[in-house]
Amino acid sequence: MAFFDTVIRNGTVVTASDTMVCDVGIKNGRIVALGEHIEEGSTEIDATDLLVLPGGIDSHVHLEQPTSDGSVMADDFESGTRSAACGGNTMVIPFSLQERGESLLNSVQEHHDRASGKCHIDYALHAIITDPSEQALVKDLPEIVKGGITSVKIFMTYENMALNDAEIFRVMEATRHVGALTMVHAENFDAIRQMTERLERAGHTGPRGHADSRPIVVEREATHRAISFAELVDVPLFVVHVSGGDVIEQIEWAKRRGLPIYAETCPQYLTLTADDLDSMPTEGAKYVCSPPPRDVANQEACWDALARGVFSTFTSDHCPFVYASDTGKQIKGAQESFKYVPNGIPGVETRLPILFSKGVSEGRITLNDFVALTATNHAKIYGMYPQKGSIAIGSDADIAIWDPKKRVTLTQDILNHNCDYTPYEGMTLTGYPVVVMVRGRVVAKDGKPAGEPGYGEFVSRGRSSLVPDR
Ligand code: DUC
Ligand code: ZN
Ligand code: ZN
Repeated sequence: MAFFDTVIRNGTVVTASDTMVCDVGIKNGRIVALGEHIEEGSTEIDATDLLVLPGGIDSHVHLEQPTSDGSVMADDFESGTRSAACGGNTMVIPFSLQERGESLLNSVQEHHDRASGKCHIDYALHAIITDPSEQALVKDLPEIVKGGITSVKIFMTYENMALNDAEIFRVMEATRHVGALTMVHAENFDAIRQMTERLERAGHTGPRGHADSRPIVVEREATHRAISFAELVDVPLFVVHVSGGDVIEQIEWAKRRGLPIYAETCPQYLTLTADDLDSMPTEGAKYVCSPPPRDVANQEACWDALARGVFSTFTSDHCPFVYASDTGKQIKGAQESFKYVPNGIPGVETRLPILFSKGVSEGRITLNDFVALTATNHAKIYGMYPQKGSIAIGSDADIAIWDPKKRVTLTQDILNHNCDYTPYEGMTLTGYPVVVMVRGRVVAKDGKPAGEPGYGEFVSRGRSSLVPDR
C-alpha cells in the first residue's frame, strides 16, 4: 500500500518566502513530506509546469447575513463556499452579525447554525458588534473568544449599525481585555447622511449618487478617528476595505508613528471606478459597495500600496445581492434613491484570479507577495498559523494548484455563486486555479465544484499575531 494518500509531483511550490520545485506528500489531510522523488501516493497529481500554492483564505466575506431593510444576500454558506472553492480558496471567514437588541451569543449561535453542515471548504467567523451592551462586552465577548472567534468588526456608518465614539472606545477596551483583534469599517455616518440628503434634494438619485455621497474624505476622516481611538486605548486596529490614496496615507502615517495599524484592500478598488456606477439605465447598482470604487489615480495608489507592503491582506468583501430581484439591487435602486440599494458586490470566486493576473502575471507583485496577501497573512493575523496558510510539514493540506498560463474570460456563466451577475463580466485573465484541495481532499477542479457541502469544518481560531499577549 502506498505510504502517502496523495502526492503532488514536480510542481513549483510557492510560500510567502520561498519558491522551489519539489513533491508534496499528503497523509491524513496534512502535509507530511516535501522533497525530491518522494515515494508513491495512492493518488498522484502531476503538477509539472504548474504552481502549487497555499489555498486562498478569504478573511472578509458575507454569507447569509441578516439585513434590516428586507434585502437578501444571494449566497448562503453552501453556495458561497462552493464559489470560493472554485476560485482557489480553501477557507473563508464570514461575519456573524449581531443585530441591535440581539444578544451577541445568540447571533454567533445563529451563524454557527447557518454554516454547520453546509460548507464546501473550512470556515471561521468574525463577530460584528452593533450593540455594545454591558452584557455583550463583559459577558458574551469572552465566551465567543473562548469559542474561537477572536476578531470583532465594528461599523462607523449605517443606520442601526454605526457605533458612536464612546461605543467605539468601549468596544476597543473590551477587545483589549480579551485579546481579540478589532476590525473597523471606517466611514463617517453623519457626513454620508448629509451628503445623501443634499444629492436627493438636487435630484441626483441614481446609483452614481452612492459614490458621490461618500467621497474618500468621509473614509479618511473616520479612519483617522479610529486610529486615534486605537492609540488612546492601546490596541492594534485592522482597517478593512481601504479604497484609495487618502486612506492609505492615514495608514502609513500611523505606521510611521509606530502604531499597530493594519489594513486590507479588495479587487473592486483595483479594477472598478465610480464611473461604473453611472452605467445605464440602472445597471450602476451592480457596482454599489461601500466604500465605493474611486478613480484611476486611487486604483494606482492601491496597487502601489500593495506592492510596497502597506496592505497586510487582500480580501474580496464578497457581499452578494441579486440584481434582478425585489430583494436585491435593481428595483429599489431604479425607482427610488441610491440609498436603498443594498451595499455589496460578489467577488469571492474572482478575487484570486484577478490579483494573480493583474498583479503577478502583469508584474506588479511577486508570487511570494501573492501568497502572503491571499493566504499566509490571513492565517497569521486571524490566529490560524501554521495550521492554515502555508505549505509546510504539519500544515493542513489546503492547496491550490494553479496553471499560470491558463486564459479565462470572467463571465457570469462560468461562476458558481448564486448571484445573477459579476461586476467583472468580460475581464480576461491569465492564470487560474485548476485543482483545489482542503485537508487533502479535492473540492474544486477546473473552476467547477468537486466536493460536497458539509465537508468544510469550523476552525476555532487563536490569538491574532497582531495582538500582544499581555
Ligand atoms: N461593508 C462591508 O464590509 N461589506 C459590505 C458592505 C459594507 O458596508
Ligand atoms: Zn464594511
Ligand atoms: Zn464586508
